[in-house]
Amino acid sequence: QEYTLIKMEVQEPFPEALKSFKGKKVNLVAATLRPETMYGQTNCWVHPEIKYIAFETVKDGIFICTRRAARNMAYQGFTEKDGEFKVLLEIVGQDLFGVAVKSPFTCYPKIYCLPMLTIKEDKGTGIVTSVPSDSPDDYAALVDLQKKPAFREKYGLKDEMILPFKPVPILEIPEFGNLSAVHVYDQLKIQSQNDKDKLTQAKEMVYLKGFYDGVLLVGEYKGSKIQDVKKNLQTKLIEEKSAVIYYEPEKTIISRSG
Ligand code: ZZB
Repeated sequence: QEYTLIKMEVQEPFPEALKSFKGKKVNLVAATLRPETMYGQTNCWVHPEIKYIAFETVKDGIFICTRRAARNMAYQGFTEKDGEFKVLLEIVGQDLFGVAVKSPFTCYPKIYCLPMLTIKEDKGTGIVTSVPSDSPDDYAALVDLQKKPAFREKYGLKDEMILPFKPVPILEIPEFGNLSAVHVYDQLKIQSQNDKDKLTQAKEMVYLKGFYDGVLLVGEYKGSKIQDVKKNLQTKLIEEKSAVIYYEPEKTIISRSG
């Protein structure tokens, strides 16, 4: 399975947990199959209790992701010695809450690292980029934080990290409009990020339609069908050094799209 790995660069001020990296390029890396949706990123997701590590790459500075993902990357030329990576730091997701990152294509100059409780440890990098306009999981998790002050307080998050971030209309999908995740969330009356069955259904509803019939509303390929320009956008991200390609070994993949 080929993923696009989006580099989300940590901005000053560095959080306590990353202080030792001050002055260096540090990237939270998120695996996605949807590079064309990067225009709509509103935040970055990490799981409060998942363990993440930092390791040095040869070309792209320091990466933060799960140990499992780092090991995979070590076999894909990301590190000096094939199959080897040196752990610079071990942290848990909670240590990253409220960290500001800069991510490619999004209209928000700075986005923040926030908690998502449904992240799977054994998929991608364990860090997820959030596109609430087109991903029902992301929209549900964002609404949970926006609607529940107690949830924000529990994790020590400031309102300004969450409340200003609205889903951005980036793709038009016939039947679902220009905020397809919001549309299906409302239609299925989803209540929270833990509404597992409904969210699976929601994802199925928007996934195929988005891929085959979706039309971009922003950027240099505005007006084009996604399937015609997806690859171009991936290439553009890679050329501007905002992304790299990452392969996940087949055995760990449980994916209906793969
Ligand atoms: C941006 C994006 C925009 C995503 C969208 C989806 C959608 P799949 O197809 O089942 O393999 N993801 C990546 N890693 C994890 C993880 N560890 N735990 C939970 N979710 C994860 O799913 C791949 C997608 O799942 C990735 O693509 C990522 O979110 C998320 F508009 O990145 B995506 C309808 C989905 N729309």
